[in-house]
Amino acid sequence: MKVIVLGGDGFCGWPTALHLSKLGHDVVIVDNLSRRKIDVELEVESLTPIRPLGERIAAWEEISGRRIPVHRFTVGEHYHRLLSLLRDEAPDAVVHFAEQRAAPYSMKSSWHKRYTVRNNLSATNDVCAAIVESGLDIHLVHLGTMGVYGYGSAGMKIPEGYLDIKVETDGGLVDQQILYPANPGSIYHMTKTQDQLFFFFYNKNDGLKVTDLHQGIVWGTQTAETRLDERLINRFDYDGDYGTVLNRFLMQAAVGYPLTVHGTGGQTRAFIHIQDTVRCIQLAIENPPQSGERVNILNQMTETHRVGDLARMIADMTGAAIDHVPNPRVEADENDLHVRNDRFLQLGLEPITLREGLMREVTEIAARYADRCDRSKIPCRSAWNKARAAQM
Ligand code: USQ
Repeated sequence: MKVIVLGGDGFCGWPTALHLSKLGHDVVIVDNLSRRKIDVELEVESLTPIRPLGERIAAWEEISGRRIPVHRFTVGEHYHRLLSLLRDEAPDAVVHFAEQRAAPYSMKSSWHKRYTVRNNLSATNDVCAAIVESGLDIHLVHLGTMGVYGYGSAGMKIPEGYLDIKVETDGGLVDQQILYPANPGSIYHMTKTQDQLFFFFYNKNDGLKVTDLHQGIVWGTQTAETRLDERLINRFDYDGDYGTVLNRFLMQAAVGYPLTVHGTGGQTRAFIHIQDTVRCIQLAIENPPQSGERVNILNQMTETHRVGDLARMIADMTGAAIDHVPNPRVEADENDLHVRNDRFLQLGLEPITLREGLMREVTEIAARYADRCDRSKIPCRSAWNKARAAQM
């Protein structure tokens, strides 16, 4: 298949591009290097020494014999470049990662809120509009988030996208299925809930084929392909804006920094290893919805854990100390989370569990590159509102 990966230089996009290329698909990357520019803004670098995109691509060609053409432009701004690329390449699928993906970054200031909304919503609308205008039969695979559901579920398992409800009418109760009610916790998550409405609309109006993947928190760094050569290494974010919780704890343990548990650590979240992310994207591409089918929604997660339990697990493994710090976010102190993920399991996903992968991650990445860590960048300083800012 021919696959265009939008955002193919990022944390999920790069390993996905290599995985699909290795499988024999013809991959094309589009990226505006915005993630690297945000590193410059935040004055922080990936813990792992990621190479410039051109060097990564050349290394991949040298190692695999496979070429990945790169186009540098902003999806959501340069509409006609996107449309021409679709017409020239006529891809079978477009994988859309071209969004600002950090909740804390989206909440840093009104500028960051506005940037995240502009960037993410324009990108998604442009991709949908360009596929429709191209007239081609292209399957759009989008990386969404578990955060569209909020993290509570009234005791039920969160379904895959759609909720069965009963509506009271004059004639009695009528069964209906609706998109699970959106409950975003940050501006970033809010953009992903809006993305769902774009997909719903373009699917209904134009018959656009869409798969929307509601992904949990990714942990881990390397995949089978990025591990082949140090020049292919994937990024590892550890700073207070882009670092996600489990990778942060692994790095903190490696550099002897007390694990920064927000509040009580009672927040339960869904997790997935980066290797499983790339497998899920592959499975999604290989199993497109049929023409006329509604938006295909899958929960892309493999385990749920409480943040405090993760900290204790890593502390037991490494001897790290735990620090309960004031929570800069507006979120429930505690929540239970039960999620359905049957569809990927039925498609053949065999998840990597935390228990088997954690130690490898500590030694292979966190400890190996610990000397690249700038400890001043570890604290989370992005406060969700004025009351939170006053507590910090
Ligand atoms: N947390 C801590 N200590 C830390 C960092 C985070 O206790 O040092 C807590 C947060 O308060 C939160 C939880 O850990 O309760 C998760 O935070 P996170 O930064 O790991 O994840 P989040 O902001 O939700 O965002 C990440 C990705 C995003 C993706 C999302 C999936 O950045 O792109 O969509 O995970 S999900 O969380 O399921 O919505």
